Amino acid sequence: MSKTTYRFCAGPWNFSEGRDPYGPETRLPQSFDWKLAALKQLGFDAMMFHDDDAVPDIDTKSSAQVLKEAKALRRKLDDAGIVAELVAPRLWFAPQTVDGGFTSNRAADRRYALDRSKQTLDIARVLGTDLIVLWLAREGTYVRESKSGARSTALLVEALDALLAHDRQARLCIEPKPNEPMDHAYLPTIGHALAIAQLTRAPQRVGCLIESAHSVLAGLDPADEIDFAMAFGKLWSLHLNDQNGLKYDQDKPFGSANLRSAFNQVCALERNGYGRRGEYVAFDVHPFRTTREEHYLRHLDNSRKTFLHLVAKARSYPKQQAAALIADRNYQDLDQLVIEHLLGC
Ligand code: GLO
Ligand code: MG
Repeated sequence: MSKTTYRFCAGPWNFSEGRDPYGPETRLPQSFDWKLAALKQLGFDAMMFHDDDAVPDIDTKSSAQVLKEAKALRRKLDDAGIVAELVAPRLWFAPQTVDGGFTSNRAADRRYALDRSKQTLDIARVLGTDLIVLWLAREGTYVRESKSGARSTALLVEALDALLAHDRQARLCIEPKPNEPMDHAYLPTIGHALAIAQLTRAPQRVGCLIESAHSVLAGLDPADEIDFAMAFGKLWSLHLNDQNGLKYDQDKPFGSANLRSAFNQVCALERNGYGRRGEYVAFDVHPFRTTREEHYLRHLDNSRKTFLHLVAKARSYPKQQAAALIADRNYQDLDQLVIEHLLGC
């Protein structure tokens, strides 16, 4: 089988300014046009969007105005030769989503979340993609007794069904994350995402997006999550990055905390043929807070470099030697074989 040529993607939010809960920005913001040109210069192929990355101040605009601006963005992307990979409704900033979007306890707020997500489908269509990402940021609880898990599951299915009915071509990718900003989220893992897909009116149009850090935060191995999702043919997008254990959400460069885990993720992508049906490798990474403006692009370029080095490592892995060690149940030396292969010994 011929080797996959990977295509790369990042979002405008991946050029973040360094703000954290304990301090303000450490870098000046860059304009959208600057970010687009930067991705092009890096040799990336696609950009991923929140609805309000595509159309700023979206809640203050009429739907006609939103679609007009989406069309202008499409022209800009076409001119730059950059594709829109996906669009995600950013449901977690608005005052209406303080208590969640689709699972909010207030009907009017649930309606806001749904209407805004339907509009995201319309924007995606204009931008030329059928892929919507649902990172269900606030669909969970701070206080467990404040919502019923049974009712929340039913509300999530209802919302997914309404979106599937709004656009009968669109595919919905659930991006699970177990915590942050919530204490507990309702769809914390890929297993949950794929299971809830089965309760919807069109399970074949509900898949998932795996983010390495989110699997780590769930105490899972991202490579296993990749293998599992791809066994269902449901890994439609990917946020590679890294996370040093159970801490705040770090969005480190790919491979930065655990190179061996990054290697295993790449091996899982390779053995399942990720990218062969047009899927992109996106990096949901952020510059370190200490990063200076002149190094704004390094985290993206470095993540891609590491990814490509690991693809080479996956392809040159001594498979026969490994198979012999496995047959001999000599996992001790198999472990060392992997370490030495990664070290280049
Ligand atoms: C945060 C998420 C976030 C999403 C993005 C797309 O933890 O990873 O970056 O991927 O908002 O919906
Ligand atoms: Mg992400």
